[in-house]
Amino acid sequence: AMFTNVIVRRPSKSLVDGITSAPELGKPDYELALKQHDDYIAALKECGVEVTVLPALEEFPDSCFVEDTAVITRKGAIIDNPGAGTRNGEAKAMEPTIREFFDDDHIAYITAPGTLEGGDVMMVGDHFFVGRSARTNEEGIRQFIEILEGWGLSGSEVPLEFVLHLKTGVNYIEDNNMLVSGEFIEKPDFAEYNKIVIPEDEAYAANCIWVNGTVIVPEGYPTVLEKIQEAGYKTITVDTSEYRKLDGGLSCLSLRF
Ligand code: CIR
Repeated sequence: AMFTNVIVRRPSKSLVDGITSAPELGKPDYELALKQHDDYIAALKECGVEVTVLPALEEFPDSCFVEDTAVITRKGAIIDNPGAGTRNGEAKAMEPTIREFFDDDHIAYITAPGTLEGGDVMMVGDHFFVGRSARTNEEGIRQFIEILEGWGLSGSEVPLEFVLHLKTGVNYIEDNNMLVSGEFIEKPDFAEYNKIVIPEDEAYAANCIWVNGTVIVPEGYPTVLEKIQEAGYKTITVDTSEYRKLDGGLSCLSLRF
């Protein structure tokens, strides 16, 4: 499958108040975050997609991490119900944009008490792996799989213990290749894929995105970059240091479809 569209949202100044598990990394520098966001958009355009750039939302510090607000499949879009309290309203804010691409019959919702964030969803063809995390609960996964099955797609749950979202630690880069780190290296769910193992000291770079044959890799992770190039991919690197301070990676910053 090729992607034609990408949705991103500019970071807000309130970004400095975003959720983080790593306060020791310091607060993001807003100006640098903006520059990195420009570079991210440029990298996506280089991959041949149309980029819709939404304006910053000051009331939601984490709102640039649009991936968590919706899951877009080739059959329709699912509006999430984010499990993080301060982020929950971001899904509603995304809905009008989703409606520009999909009609009523092709939009579904995750509703309370179900919660689900897109960072927990990994698309592998017509199958979707869903991480059961602090943000995505059993009921959210049940609803999600029911919606997928109604569209002729499938899903399965992957429990996770140590990372924020499923895609913090595992990402599919097409052609049967999967980037795996930490707790995901040995998971039976991924046994059938060609695993590219991410070393612990470069764990952050498990979160790369495949966009139409090119893999976008975070800057500063040379082992991962080399392994991906050795697997035959063209690569583009983008510095995401300011987003990393908030546990955000390359996939978090866009919806790709
Ligand atoms: C959060 O904790 O929700 C944000 N600071 C980071 C979200 C990262 N999103 C993603 O992995 N899809």
